Amino acid sequence: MLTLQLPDADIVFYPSLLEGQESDRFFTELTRTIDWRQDWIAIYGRSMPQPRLTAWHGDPGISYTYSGITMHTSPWTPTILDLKAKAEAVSGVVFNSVLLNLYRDGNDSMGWHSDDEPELGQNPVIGSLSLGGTRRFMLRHRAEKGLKHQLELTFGSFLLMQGTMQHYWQHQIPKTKRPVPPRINLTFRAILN
Ligand SMILES: O=C(O)CCC(=O)C(=O)O
Ligand SMILES: [Mn+2]
Repeated sequence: MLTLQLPDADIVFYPSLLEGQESDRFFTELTRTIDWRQDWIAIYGRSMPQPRLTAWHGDPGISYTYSGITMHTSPWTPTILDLKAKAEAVSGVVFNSVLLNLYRDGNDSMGWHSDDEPELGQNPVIGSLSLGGTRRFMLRHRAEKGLKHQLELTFGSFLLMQGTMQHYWQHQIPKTKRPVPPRINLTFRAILN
């Protein structure tokens, strides 16, 4: 376990929550069993397809609104529940929903943002589990423009962000020209609605 020494950030990295073979098995199961979709989102007033595929699972009746779309939960699946149990065991947090992201190749990405939607509460807790190829996770401080950090999120790793972090920092997964295998990310969340 590695606690990142960044100001205004409560962020901990667990390099191997899963073993190699286990990660491969979970990756294959999720690519096959999840109903991946590509939503259209509003960015700066323009409508465009999200540059990745997503799915939203969790307890019944939970919804999540971001970038102009509202997602309603699909039921938990056995594979996701397995992963949720591992995320909860290591973090001591109870999650009630998860946003899954599938980055098909280096062209897929997620732009700069904070996970600060009102339904995540005052101090959001986000548990992010990685499968497939490595993702470069970039962080920048909202006020101190020179403050930056980046982390390679390798398969089987788990990243926990909590406290006031989402007030002070933004994160992104940039596009890359390097050839990268498909990558899956599960961001477990505790939604208050
Ligand atoms: O793929 C990642 O690690 C980033 C995912 C993310 O930031 C999100 O789902 O809010
Ligand atoms: Mn995020």
